[in-house]
Amino acid sequence: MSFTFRSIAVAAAIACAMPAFAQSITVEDAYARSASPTAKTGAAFMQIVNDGEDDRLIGVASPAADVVQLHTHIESGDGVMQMKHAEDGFDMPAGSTLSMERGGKHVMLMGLTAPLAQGDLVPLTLSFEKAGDMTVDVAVDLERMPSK
Ligand SMILES: [Cu+2]
Repeated sequence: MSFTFRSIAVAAAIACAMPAFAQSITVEDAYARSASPTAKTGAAFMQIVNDGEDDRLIGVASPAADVVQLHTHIESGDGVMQMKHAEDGFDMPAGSTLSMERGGKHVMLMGLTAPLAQGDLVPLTLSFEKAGDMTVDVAVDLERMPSK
Protein backbone atom coordinates (compact mmCIF):
# COMPACT_ATOMS: atom_id res chain seq x y z
CA MET A 1 0.00 0.00 0.00
CA SER A 2 1.40 3.40 -0.92
CA PHE A 3 0.20 6.70 0.46
CA THR A 4 0.11 9.88 -1.55
CA PHE A 5 0.40 13.19 0.23
CA ARG A 6 -3.27 13.75 -0.49
CA SER A 7 -4.40 10.52 1.17
CA ILE A 8 -2.29 11.31 4.22
CA ALA A 9 -3.87 14.76 4.47
CA VAL A 10 -7.35 13.27 4.17
CA ALA A 11 -6.56 10.64 6.79
CA ALA A 12 -5.26 13.31 9.14
CA ALA A 13 -8.40 15.38 8.65
CA ILE A 14 -10.57 12.37 9.44
CA ALA A 15 -8.49 11.57 12.51
CA CYS A 16 -8.88 15.12 13.79
CA ALA A 17 -12.64 15.02 13.24
CA MET A 18 -13.06 12.00 15.47
CA PRO A 19 -13.50 12.32 19.20
CA ALA A 20 -10.37 11.63 21.23
CA PHE A 21 -11.65 8.28 22.46
CA ALA A 22 -12.16 6.87 18.97
CA GLN A 23 -8.92 4.98 18.93
CA SER A 24 -7.80 1.57 17.86
CA ILE A 25 -8.20 0.44 21.46
CA THR A 26 -11.64 0.15 23.01
CA VAL A 27 -12.69 -0.73 26.52
CA GLU A 28 -15.80 -2.85 26.89
CA ASP A 29 -17.86 -4.27 29.73
CA ALA A 30 -16.00 -2.40 32.46
CA TYR A 31 -17.10 -2.41 36.07
CA ALA A 32 -15.60 -1.79 39.48
CA ARG A 33 -16.45 -3.32 42.81
CA SER A 34 -15.35 -3.83 46.36
CA ALA A 35 -16.03 -6.72 48.69
CA SER A 36 -18.13 -4.60 51.07
CA PRO A 37 -19.46 -1.03 51.30
CA THR A 38 -16.77 -0.18 53.85
CA ALA A 39 -13.84 -1.88 52.11
CA LYS A 40 -10.67 0.16 51.64
CA THR A 41 -9.76 -1.88 48.59
CA GLY A 42 -11.53 -2.33 45.28
CA ALA A 43 -10.90 -3.70 41.84
CA ALA A 44 -11.93 -2.97 38.28
CA PHE A 45 -12.52 -5.47 35.47
CA MET A 46 -12.94 -4.99 31.73
CA GLN A 47 -12.24 -6.25 28.25
CA ILE A 48 -9.72 -4.19 26.28
CA VAL A 49 -9.96 -4.77 22.55
CA ASN A 50 -6.93 -3.89 20.43
CA ASP A 51 -7.83 -3.34 16.78
CA GLY A 52 -4.55 -1.53 16.16
CA GLU A 53 -0.89 -2.49 16.24
CA ASP A 54 0.93 -4.51 18.87
CA ASP A 55 0.81 -2.56 22.11
CA ARG A 56 1.18 -2.95 25.85
CA LEU A 57 -0.88 -1.76 28.78
CA ILE A 58 1.85 -0.30 30.97
CA GLY A 59 -0.01 1.48 33.74
CA VAL A 60 -3.21 2.72 35.25
CA ALA A 61 -4.13 5.70 37.41
CA SER A 62 -7.24 6.94 39.18
CA PRO A 63 -8.18 9.63 41.67
CA ALA A 64 -10.38 7.02 43.39
CA ALA A 65 -7.55 5.37 45.33
CA ASP A 66 -4.16 6.15 46.83
CA VAL A 67 -2.45 3.33 44.96
CA VAL A 68 -3.64 1.94 41.63
CA GLN A 69 -1.87 -1.04 40.10
CA LEU A 70 -2.22 -3.68 37.42
CA HIS A 71 -2.52 -7.03 39.14
CA THR A 72 -2.57 -10.61 38.03
CA HIS A 73 -3.11 -13.87 39.87
CA ILE A 74 -0.36 -16.43 40.05
CA GLU A 75 -0.44 -19.87 41.55
CA SER A 76 2.02 -20.26 44.37
CA GLY A 77 3.58 -23.70 44.75
CA ASP A 78 0.86 -25.09 46.98
CA GLY A 79 -1.98 -24.40 44.56
CA VAL A 80 -3.09 -21.19 46.26
CA MET A 81 -3.83 -18.29 43.93
CA GLN A 82 -2.22 -15.03 44.97
CA MET A 83 -2.41 -11.53 43.57
CA LYS A 84 0.76 -10.10 42.13
CA HIS A 85 1.61 -6.60 40.90
CA ALA A 86 2.25 -6.87 37.15
CA GLU A 87 5.06 -4.33 37.01
CA ASP A 88 5.70 -4.83 33.30
CA GLY A 89 2.01 -4.44 32.49
CA PHE A 90 0.11 -6.66 30.06
CA ASP A 91 1.03 -7.56 26.51
CA MET A 92 -1.61 -6.57 23.95
CA PRO A 93 -0.86 -8.12 20.56
CA ALA A 94 -2.62 -6.63 17.52
CA GLY A 95 -6.13 -8.04 17.16
CA SER A 96 -6.26 -9.41 20.68
CA THR A 97 -8.55 -8.77 23.63
CA LEU A 98 -7.08 -8.34 27.07
CA SER A 99 -9.52 -9.85 29.54
CA MET A 100 -9.48 -8.53 33.06
CA GLU A 101 -11.82 -10.73 35.04
CA ARG A 102 -12.40 -11.86 38.60
CA GLY A 103 -9.73 -14.38 39.58
CA GLY A 104 -7.38 -13.14 36.86
CA LYS A 105 -5.90 -9.88 35.68
CA HIS A 106 -7.46 -6.77 37.23
CA VAL A 107 -6.98 -3.15 38.16
CA MET A 108 -6.31 -2.95 41.90
CA LEU A 109 -7.53 0.08 43.83
CA MET A 110 -5.81 0.29 47.22
CA GLY A 111 -6.71 2.94 49.75
CA LEU A 112 -10.04 4.04 48.28
CA THR A 113 -10.52 7.77 48.73
CA ALA A 114 -14.25 7.10 49.17
CA PRO A 115 -16.26 3.88 49.41
CA LEU A 116 -17.40 2.49 46.08
CA ALA A 117 -21.16 3.06 45.92
CA GLN A 118 -23.45 1.31 43.48
CA GLY A 119 -23.73 3.32 40.26
CA ASP A 120 -20.78 5.60 40.98
CA LEU A 121 -18.41 6.29 38.12
CA VAL A 122 -14.72 5.69 38.75
CA PRO A 123 -12.40 7.43 36.28
CA LEU A 124 -9.51 5.21 35.22
CA THR A 125 -6.67 6.38 33.02
CA LEU A 126 -5.13 3.47 31.16
CA SER A 127 -1.65 4.06 29.76
CA PHE A 128 -0.61 2.20 26.64
CA GLU A 129 2.94 2.07 25.33
CA LYS A 130 1.92 3.21 21.83
CA ALA A 131 -1.70 4.35 21.96
CA GLY A 132 -0.98 6.67 24.89
CA ASP A 133 -3.38 7.48 27.69
CA MET A 134 -7.09 6.73 27.63
CA THR A 135 -9.50 7.70 30.39
CA VAL A 136 -12.66 5.68 30.90
CA ASP A 137 -15.44 6.08 33.45
CA VAL A 138 -16.08 2.72 35.04
CA ALA A 139 -19.42 2.13 36.75
CA VAL A 140 -19.46 0.59 40.18
CA ASP A 141 -21.45 -2.65 40.22
CA LEU A 142 -21.38 -4.31 43.60
CA GLU A 143 -23.98 -6.94 42.66
CA ARG A 144 -22.32 -8.38 39.60
CA MET A 145 -21.40 -12.04 39.83
CA PRO A 146 -18.12 -13.41 38.52
CA SER A 147 -18.42 -14.56 34.93
CA LYS A 148 -16.93 -17.92 35.77
CU1 LIG B 1 -5.21 -7.22 43.16
